[in-house]
Amino acid sequence: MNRFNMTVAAIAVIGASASAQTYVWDDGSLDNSIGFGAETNVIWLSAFQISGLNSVIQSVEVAWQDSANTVAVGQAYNVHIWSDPTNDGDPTDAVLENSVASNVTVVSPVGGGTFETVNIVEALAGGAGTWFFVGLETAAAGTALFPAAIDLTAPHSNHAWIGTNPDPNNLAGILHLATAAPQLNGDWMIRANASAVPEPGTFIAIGIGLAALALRRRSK
Ligand SMILES: [Ca+2]
Ligand SMILES: [Ca+2]
Repeated sequence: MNRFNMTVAAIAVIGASASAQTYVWDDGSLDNSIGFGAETNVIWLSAFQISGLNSVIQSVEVAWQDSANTVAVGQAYNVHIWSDPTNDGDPTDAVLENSVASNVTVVSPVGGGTFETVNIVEALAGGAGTWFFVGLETAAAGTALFPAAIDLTAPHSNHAWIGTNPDPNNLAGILHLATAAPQLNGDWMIRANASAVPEPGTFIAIGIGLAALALRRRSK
């Protein structure tokens, strides 16, 4: 094996370990949008649990409803990722880990669900089963009275939360949708794409490859 092939082999090992995972509760078809009926700052989030080794968030996908009093293309919003220090799926004590600002690029009618992707990389601590939260925030703007697109089709995950005028660094006042408004219970059109943390075996394989590469160089 020459130097080039050795390098390719090491990269192939990395690729084989990076299995992908999409965290999703919605059924792909939005049914309505929710807000507080006022042009206010709204945060809404979904709770997910790490599956397997897929703890490195790479991007978040969002769908928006095209209707009066929802968002319009160009609407500014923030994407947030939080951890859960008590690891119970309740975000009232969530710790903000990362945020990215974006703007709405596509909206869908009821029954639709065209997602836009926002890149936000966050390596979450904790293994399989660890709770984390992915959410959106819109500030008062235009006529976005009901910004949060939702899938109302049963079954519901019961992991949707919403709050008005919350601080992403203090979600103590955020409401559990299934409890606060059971008639509106559903799943936000929010998804997260994650990749795996390389397994220890991968590092060993890479190490062997690099050692072989170094040996070959020295023998020249
Ligand atoms: Ca908690
Ligand atoms: Ca639906």
